[in-house]
Amino acid sequence: MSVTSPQPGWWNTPLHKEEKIWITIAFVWCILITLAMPAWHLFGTQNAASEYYKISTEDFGFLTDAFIEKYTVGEDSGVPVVAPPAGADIFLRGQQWGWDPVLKLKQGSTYRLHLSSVDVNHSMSLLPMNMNFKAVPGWDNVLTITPTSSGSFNLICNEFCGIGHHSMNGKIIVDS
Ligand SMILES: [Cu+2]
Repeated sequence: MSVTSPQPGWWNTPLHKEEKIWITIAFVWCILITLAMPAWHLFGTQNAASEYYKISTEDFGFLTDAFIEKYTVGEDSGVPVVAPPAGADIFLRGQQWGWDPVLKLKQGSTYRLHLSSVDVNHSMSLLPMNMNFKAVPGWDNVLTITPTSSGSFNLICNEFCGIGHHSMNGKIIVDS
């Protein structure tokens, strides 16, 4: 019986010092960005409140209509424009294929935004910040929002919701 030593290959060649350094750097970086996710959730300032309630689509539609009736100040391309007072509960309805009403808010004021859909799943994308929030029928997604800059901000839908998905727009106007 004879013993032969294994032929050297990439799998049994000892790591070079530089390889060890780079593997260590990559490993530490992985740990750091993994920890950053929960840390961002705890200490970030742009997180959703994780506050939501069950509500029927009929009730959400009813509350949105009442909200529009109470605070309408105008119209923008056929969509009512509402100007609620600071601190108010405000409603934004996703529906094939648009967001209503147009919200006219005050910079620096805080609102409780109730976001939902009255038909299929939608998702509100606030541009140009690219902040995204689900609008799901049967669920009232409550977001505590404080606009920090003024201007006109467009809303689109980022959840494919049918043939008119690409035309699903909305608007939030923030006055200084
Ligand atoms: Cu949609």
